[in-house]
Amino acid sequence: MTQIEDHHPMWKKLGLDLKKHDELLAVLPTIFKEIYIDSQKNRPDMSFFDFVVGDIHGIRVKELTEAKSKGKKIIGTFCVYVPDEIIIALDAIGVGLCGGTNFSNYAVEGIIPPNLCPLIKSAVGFKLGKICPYFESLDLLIGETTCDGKKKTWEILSNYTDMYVLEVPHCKDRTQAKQLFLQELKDLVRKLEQKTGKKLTIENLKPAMEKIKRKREQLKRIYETRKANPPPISGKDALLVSQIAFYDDPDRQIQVVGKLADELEGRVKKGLGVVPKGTPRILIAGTPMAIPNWKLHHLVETSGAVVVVEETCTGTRYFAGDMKIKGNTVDELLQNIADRYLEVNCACFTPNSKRIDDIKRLIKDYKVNGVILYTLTFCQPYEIEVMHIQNILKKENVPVLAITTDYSSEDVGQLKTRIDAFLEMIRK
Ligand code: BJ8
Repeated sequence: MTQIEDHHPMWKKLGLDLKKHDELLAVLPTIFKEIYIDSQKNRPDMSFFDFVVGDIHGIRVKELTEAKSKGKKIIGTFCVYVPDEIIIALDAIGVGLCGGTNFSNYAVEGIIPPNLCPLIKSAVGFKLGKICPYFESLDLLIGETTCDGKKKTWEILSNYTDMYVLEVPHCKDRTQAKQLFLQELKDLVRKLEQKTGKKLTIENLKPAMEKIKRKREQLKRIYETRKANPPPISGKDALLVSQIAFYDDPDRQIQVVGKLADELEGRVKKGLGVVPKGTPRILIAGTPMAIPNWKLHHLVETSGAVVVVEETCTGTRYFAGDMKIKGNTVDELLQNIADRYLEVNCACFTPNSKRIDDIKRLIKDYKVNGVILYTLTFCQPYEIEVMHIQNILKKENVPVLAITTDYSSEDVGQLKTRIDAFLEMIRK
C-alpha cells in the first residue's frame, strides 16, 4: 500500500487554516469508506482513484507547488466553458476547482446570501475559510458569466484573489454570439499571455488541443462501456473518475483513465458487470456533482438500481462535442475551440432545446429505464428546465423523478423513500 506523506508543512506554507483543514480532511475517509468501499462489490481496479481521494490535498498540490517554483502558473476554473486547451498551450496548469460539501459554509456567513446554490457557497467557503490548498496555489482564477449566482459571486471573490471573468453569450446559437465568444477567447488569450509571459502559437496550441481531446476520448470510452447490460462499472465509480479528471494532470489522466477503459472493455466482452443483468438503469440529468458530492448516486445504487449515465458537467457535458484540430492559424484554431465549447448545452443558455435532444439520445443509447432530474437547491436555470423536461419525457412514457437537494444529509431518509417508490414503479 502506498504510504501517504504528511503534508502539513506544505499546507502551512500555503497559509491554510490548519485546524479547520484537519477537521475537513478527518471526515472524508469515513464517508468514502462507507460510500465507495463498504457498499460496493466487484469493482474494477479503482486503486489510483481511491488513492487520489485518500490523498486529496497531498501529492497533486505538491506537484503544483513544485511547478510554481519552476515558474509555471496555476490557473483555477469553475466551469466546463473555460478552455483548458488555451491554459495548457501557454505552459500553465489548469485546475478545476470544486465545492461539493457544506463543511465550508461557516466561512461565507454574512458575505454571500444563504439562499445561493450549495456549489457556489461551498467553493467560496473554501477560499474564505482558507481550507483549500488548490485555491491557495492559484495565480489566477477564471470565472465565467453563466448563472447569475456565479456572475455576482466573482465580484465578491475578486476581493480575495486575482480574477478574470470570461463572458459566455447566453443566446449561443446566434451568429453574433459566436463572434462574441471568439472575441472573448482572444481576450482570454491576451490575459493569459500577460500572466504566463508566453505567446500562443500554432505550435503550442495544436498539441494542447490534441492532448485535451485524447483525455476526453478516454472518458468517452468509459461511458461507452456503461451502455452494456450489465454495466462494468458503477455510477459512483464513473462519477469519481470524472470528478478527478477536472483537476488532475491531463497526461496522467490519459494514462489512468485509458487503463481503466481497457479493463472495462475487457469486462464487457466477458459479460462481467457490477450489478446483475436487468438491474434498473438510471440516467441522472442536471447540475454538476463536485467532490465529495456522491449523495444521489449512493442513494440510487443502494436502492437496487444502477446509474448508467449522467447528463451533467461531471458527466457527458464534460466531453461532449467534437474538437476539430485542423487549421493553419491561431485564429482558425481558436474558432474550432469556440465552436466545440458552444456545443455544450448548459441550462444557462436560451433557448436550450438541444439539451432535451441530448437527454432523449442518452435514454436511447444507454437503454435507460428511468430519469432522475437532479437540481442543486437555488439553482434557477436547471430548476426552471425541470418541469418542461419532465412533461416531455412523461409524454414519451419515460419514468421521471425530479429531485432538488443540497449537500446536507437531513433529507436522505425522505429521498430514499421517493427513490424506492420510483424504482418500484419502474419494476412494475
Ligand atoms: S456549463 S452547469 S459547469 S455553469 S449549480 S453554479 S448553474 S446555480 S455549475 Fe455549471 Fe458551467 Fe453550466 Fe456546467 Fe450556477 Fe446552478 Fe450553482 Fe451551477
